[in-house]
Amino acid sequence: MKVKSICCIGAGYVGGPTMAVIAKKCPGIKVTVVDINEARIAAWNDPDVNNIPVYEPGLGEVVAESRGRNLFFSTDVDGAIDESDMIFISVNTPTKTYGEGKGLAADLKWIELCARQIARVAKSDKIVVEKSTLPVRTASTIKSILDHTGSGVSFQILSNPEFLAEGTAVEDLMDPDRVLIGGDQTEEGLKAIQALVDVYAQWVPRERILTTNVWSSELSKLTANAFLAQRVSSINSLSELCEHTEADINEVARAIGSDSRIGPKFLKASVGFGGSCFQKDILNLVYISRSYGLNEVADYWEQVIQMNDHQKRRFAKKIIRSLYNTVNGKKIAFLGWAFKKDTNDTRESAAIYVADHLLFEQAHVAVYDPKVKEEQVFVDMDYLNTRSSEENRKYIDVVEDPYEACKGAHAIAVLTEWDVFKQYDWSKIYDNMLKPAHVFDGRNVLDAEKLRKIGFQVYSIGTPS
Ligand code: UPG
Repeated sequence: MKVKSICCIGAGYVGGPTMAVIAKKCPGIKVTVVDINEARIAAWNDPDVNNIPVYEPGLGEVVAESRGRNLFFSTDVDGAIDESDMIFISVNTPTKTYGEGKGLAADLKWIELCARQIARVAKSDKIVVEKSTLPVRTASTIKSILDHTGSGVSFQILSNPEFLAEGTAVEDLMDPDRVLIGGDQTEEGLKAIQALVDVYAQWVPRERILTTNVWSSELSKLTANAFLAQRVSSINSLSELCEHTEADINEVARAIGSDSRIGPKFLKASVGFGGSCFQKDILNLVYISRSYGLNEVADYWEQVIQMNDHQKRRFAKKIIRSLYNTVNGKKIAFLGWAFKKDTNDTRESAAIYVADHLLFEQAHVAVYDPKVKEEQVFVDMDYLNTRSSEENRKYIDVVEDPYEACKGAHAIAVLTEWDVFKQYDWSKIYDNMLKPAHVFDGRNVLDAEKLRKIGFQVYSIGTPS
């Protein structure tokens, strides 16, 4: 079967960029991205590609090339389902905030709604592709909904998890390490797998397209993220040990990473990992393991999250301790709010939790981030539900200029590793701060020696100070 028309439900950080790249690489396939959020679709359709809702280097050009040719953004979900052969589900699956599995399990409400909508609308056979990261065995939930429509339409369910990292989405999609496709090992299932292989094979070398059964594919996605997060927690745990010895975490990471069995990537000590995936996926892994009674497995992976929470808390405490155990009424400038550089995504960003901790101590936080909008900062803080939104607005200012953010501050905390921070005029910043002027570099991106020469008191994670 040759795919002629694809629809993707969900125009977010995964659906938007992934479909834009498919459309670019497969001009013969019509790709329609649908979402019920009208404002979001309008933004994807904005004639000025600088206004598309996801900031990713290079994405604007990719969208501009295909939009209106074979790439469309629309709110007509039914229409798009009806006319496509293949439907990707790329909606969010946040951690449940209520009921059974609260705080651990993934909330599959949106997935189920998608499946029901497909069941209601589809008049011809479809291949349904899970793109969202999902707990193992979700495909069977989708299948059971789709198999009971009584309409005679038949569905194949594939798992095709996305491995792109934000900030490098376009690069990762154009040149992926691997593409993973899981499906039923029946004749029909294998045909569906082949149809999706043929889509990717238009630009991905065939040996990088892995095919598996559905469960392996679903589990691989969760565990790939768990492994990555585990590396960050491992190096972060050692950063604390370094601070109590004379070791330097950057040197240790380099030495460890030079072993070709270990490799140099993902060994950067930080204030803690964030993002929409790591925590959610590990919590899911923990939940699934516990549900099978595998308590040792669950405890093992849970520790990765505990270490991450500790790292965020430890950073905030370090600030408080260094400022003579009180930050009440003191201005602390945050450079960065996004969970990593080159994205405007703030989900689970360490900055949110560090700010929360400092607000408990009644600090004033002035936030500057090159890409995050003011409203988003307050949405993130309000979502924590630890204080009223009036209080959040009273204690936090979001500032459009980094020098303004730092003016009159007792301390600067670097929460995101934006490259531009290195280029600031740090002498000018120093002159406008209260003394002693502190810098807490939660990403180890600034030149600590240079800052110390200017007069700053500098703390970099895991290094002797
Ligand atoms: N991080 C560190 N130190 C490192 C590497 C990363 O602190 O050495 C932090 C980083 O700052 C960020 C978090 O870890 O806060 C996650 O980073 P990254 O993995 O680069 O970004 P994501 O966009 O969250 O991508 C992850 C997986 C990707 C997957 C996606 C969604 O890397 O493969 O598709 O999550 O599941």
